[in-house]
Amino acid sequence: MYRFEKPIYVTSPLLPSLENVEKRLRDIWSAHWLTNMGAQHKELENMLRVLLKVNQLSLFCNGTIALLAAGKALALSGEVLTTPFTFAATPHSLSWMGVTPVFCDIDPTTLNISPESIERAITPRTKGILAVHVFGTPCDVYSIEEIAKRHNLKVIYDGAHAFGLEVDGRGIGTFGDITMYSFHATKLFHTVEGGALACANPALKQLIDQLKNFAIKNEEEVFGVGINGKLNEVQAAIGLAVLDVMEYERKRRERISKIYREALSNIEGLDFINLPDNVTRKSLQYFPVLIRKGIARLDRNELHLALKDYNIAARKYFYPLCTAYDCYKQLPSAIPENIPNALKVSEESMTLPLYGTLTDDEAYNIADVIKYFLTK
Ligand code: T4K
Repeated sequence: MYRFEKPIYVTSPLLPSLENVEKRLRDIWSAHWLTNMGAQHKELENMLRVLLKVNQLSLFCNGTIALLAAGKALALSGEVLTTPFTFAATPHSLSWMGVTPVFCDIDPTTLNISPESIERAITPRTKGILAVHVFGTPCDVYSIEEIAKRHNLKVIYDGAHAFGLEVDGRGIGTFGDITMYSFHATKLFHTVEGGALACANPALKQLIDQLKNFAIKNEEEVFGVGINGKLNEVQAAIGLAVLDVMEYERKRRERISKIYREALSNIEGLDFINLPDNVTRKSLQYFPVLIRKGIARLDRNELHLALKDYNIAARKYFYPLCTAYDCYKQLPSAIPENIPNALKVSEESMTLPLYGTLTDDEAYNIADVIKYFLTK
């Protein structure tokens, strides 16, 4: 069995050519403009708005600060419904806003917050929903829209995994009041660290733009409590250079996903996450699998360890659940009876290495090692 010499990580950042980056750095040097919405920032914001098929877009220094600004822009308060099967940033952003996260269960097929569980959790204190398109599988956006309308709730989507995702031909960022994107180095499109908020109307975009710049209205007026969420020129330039190589990266990831799907099909206890039929463009950021407890030959933790021995650093995203964190485990919504599907999935999910510089042979070898342990 093939053992990799060096660790194969779950991802590897997409690196544009140094020549392209250097050319853009020269432009920044000659402009003498380093941050605060300069030329690179404007160019990137416009390009991404078109690419993501959203009406309005505002760039940020990272996705987490973007989430904070989204909550502030919508004046979230009280309680907000969210999922425990996500990265720490999702509930943490609510807590930093002074909002109480209320955890709901997930749908066992999409791994996203379930509309039924949202309905069950709504009380007079509920002011909004913070839903996550986990691993780039879209939430049930139409049901969530209907529930939110009926109960007068704000909807923020955490689209950290959903760059480029389209549903029924629409950019995923056109659903809900605001969608956050993360441009962290581990994402397909990135600006080293970075993020963005998408929304529908220019007035909300203006408010978001001001909030990310300390709530400065003009040289003599600060209208509220803003934050510094700006993306600088060097990072915007890197983003522009990454855009030039992104389509090739997407092709490579499509190919690797296909290799995994073919090589790992029909293994007892290994399930894929299938995208709903109305997905018209994939995000291709993660390759999650579910290793079914009591069905697969090894459980997820055993397989994860076994892969490590072969230098394959798959990740147990998202384990532990956010409801297990010390800061959330005392919440009434964190009790196991409230989140049975999320608990089960967090014991079974694993994301496999997915990035453009992974070769076909490496992908086949990874699949062979998994197959070996699950079928031997
Ligand atoms: N909401 C959701 C649902 C999210 O998943 C995230 C972030 C956010 C919100 C917040 O967005 P940001 O504020 O980050 O924009 C990583 C990322 O740091 C994080 O952005 C991401 N989600 C999360 C799912 O993954 P870690 O703690 O797993 O990262 P780390 O350092 O273990 O990196 C993962 C692997 O990537 C490493 O094993 C090796 C490889 N790697 C990483 C870096 C940074 C490299 O090869 N090169 C690198 O430069 O969180």
